[in-house]
Parts: sequence; structure tokens; C-alpha cells
Amino acid sequence: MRIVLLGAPGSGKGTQAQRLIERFGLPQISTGDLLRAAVARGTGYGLQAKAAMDAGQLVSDEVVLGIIRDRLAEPDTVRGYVLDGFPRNLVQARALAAMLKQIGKPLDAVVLIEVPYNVIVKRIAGRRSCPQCGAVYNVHDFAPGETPRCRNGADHPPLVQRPDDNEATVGKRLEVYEKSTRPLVEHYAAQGLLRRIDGDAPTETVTQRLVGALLQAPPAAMVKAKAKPKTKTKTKPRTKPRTKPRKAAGSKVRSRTKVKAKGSAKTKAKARVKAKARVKVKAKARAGKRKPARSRRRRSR
Ligand code: G5P
Ligand code: MG
Repeated sequence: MRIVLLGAPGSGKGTQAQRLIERFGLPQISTGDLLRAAVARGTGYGLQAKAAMDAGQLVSDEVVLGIIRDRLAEPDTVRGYVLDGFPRNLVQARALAAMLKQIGKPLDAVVLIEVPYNVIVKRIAGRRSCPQCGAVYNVHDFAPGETPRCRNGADHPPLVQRPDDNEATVGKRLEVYEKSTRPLVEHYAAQGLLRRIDGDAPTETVTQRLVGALLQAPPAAMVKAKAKPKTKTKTKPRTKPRTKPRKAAGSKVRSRTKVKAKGSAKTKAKARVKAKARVKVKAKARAGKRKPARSRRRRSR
């Protein structure tokens, strides 16, 4: 399965991607994590990315696409992966599609995790992570009075806050999300790949919604087939000739009323006399004096 998790900063992409790893055994590919690792190692990519990350801006497409290209070439991606935080704009989405087309392995689903912004701001303010194992927590999930600590080992160091999780940068990140990343919702919806889930719930509930959305996602191949325009089937040739000749294009259609109106005064008078006679015959028939012409004809057959 090749999946993209889409959502605003703090919507839970990283947390839910971790849970999909446990469930489906797929690797999580987070461009945010890859960039943070590059910054920590001081690589060329890292040095280019740092300033943009600190300011809450997107890192250049060139750098991000370079990182992604390298990561997707690794052998653990053969069975699929969960992309978290990538693509982030239309340029990246198109570049990803081109890369996957080349290897004949398109995306299977894109899941948008929807969370209201006021919830997001609270979540980001409370987010802490373990510098040793990378596990992500939220101070609001610990009992009152309990010191937030990594639950993966008593020897793990104290939890830390991400440098870009400050109020000013969060505002900028949300702005960038609206401007650059939100258009991807339309983009993937148009391809029939988008699934939406409500992410404003306890983590386990959101995981269940996510798994449900993924299991209902049709394989990309099916979506492709659906999107294919139908080939026009040849219409069968007529075996019977038309009873009425087809009107020549552009010929005027004369309405019945118009035909009537065109008759001369003499013809109109004749028609009125005939109609009166018919009424009289019918009236007589009703009085039992005479059968109407039509029924007499039917009986004689
Ligand atoms: P990142 O690292 O990709 P963002 O801003 O996209 O950063 P972020 O902040 O990592 O996303 P998230 O992964 O969506 O958010 O959220 P999370 O960490 O899992 O959860 C947030 C908090 O909510 C946690 O405390 C968690 O415990 C809690 N939580 C999670 N899920 C739930 C839930 O279901 N229920 C509840 N109640 N709580 C939950 O990118 C960082 C920077 O790198 C650059 C940019 O500069 C970016 O700003 N970058 C890129 N630049 C260009 N292109 C790209 N593709 C880039 N990717 C990264
Ligand atoms: Mg994340």
C-alpha cells in the first residue's frame, strides 16, 4: 500500500503513521523527520533546510524532492509506505506522481486528517518527544501532577519540545498549510484518491477511522480504470426504415395550430359544419336512436 497522510501541522500525521507501521508493517517516510535528521547531521541538505524550518516556511522543492527520491529508492519501500508531510504543494505532488509512474507503482490512497485549528494550536503547544527514540507525546495526555516522560524505557532522557513548536512559528506554518498544501485536497479528490477522516478524537479512535478509510480505498488501478473515458460503441444500423422522414437540418417545424391558422375561411367553415354533424350523431346515439358509426363498423367486422 502506498499512502499519503495529509493534514495541517499537529493534525496527527506522525502519530498515526507510527500506528500504521505497527498495523501494516509499512515504513513511515516523514520529510519533517528526514529534514530534522539532516539538520542534526549538518549535511548539505540540512544546512539548506534549517533556516526555512525555523521560520515555519517550506523547504525548497529541490531539497525535499532530492531527499524523497533517495528514500523511495531504498529496499524497504518495495511493499509500500506511509508518506507523512509529503507532498506539501502541487509541484511536489506532480513530481511524486511522475516518480511513481516511472516505476509503475501509483498511490493507493490519500487520507486527509481534519482537525479544527484551535485544537491544533493546543496540541502543538503540548507536544513533546523523546530525543532517544523519537516517540511523540502530549503533556495534556498525562495525569495531573505526573511528570511527562518517555514510556519506552526508564533510562530514556527527559522529553523535549521541537524548536518550531512556538506560537509565532505555528501561526506561520498554518498560513503556509492553507496557501500551499490545502490545494492538494482538491487535487487528490479529483483523482478519486482522497479519503477524509475526523481527527478530533482520542488517538485510538482516529486510528480506527484511518484504518477504516484505508480499507475502503479502492486500489489505484481501479481508480485509473474508472477515470478512463469510455470508448464510444458503434450504433447498430437500422433494420427498419424510418416511418417519418428525418427533418432536414435547419428546416422549420410548423406547429399544428399554425397549420390550422393557415386554412382559408371556407375550409374553416366546412370543418365547423362537420364537427357539428358529429356532435349531433353522437347525441342521437346516446338517446338510443342510432349507434355511432364507429361502433356499428366494429360490430359488422
Ligand atoms: P513536519 O515535521 O512535517 P508538520 O508541521 O507538518 O511538521 P507536525 O507538526 O509534525 O506536522 P503531525 O505530525 O501532523 O504534526 O502531528 P503529530 O506530531 O503526530 O501530533 C501532534 C500532537 O498531537 C502530539 O502531541 C500528539 O501526541 C497529539 N496527537 C496526535 N494524534 C492525535 C489524535 O488522534 N488525538 C489526540 N487527541 N491527540 C493526537 O515539518 C516540519 C517542517 O519541515 C519542513 C517545513 O519547514 C515544516 O514546517 N518540511 C517541508 N518543507 C517542504 N516540503 C515538505 N514536504 C516538507 N516536510 C517538512
Ligand atoms: Mg509530524
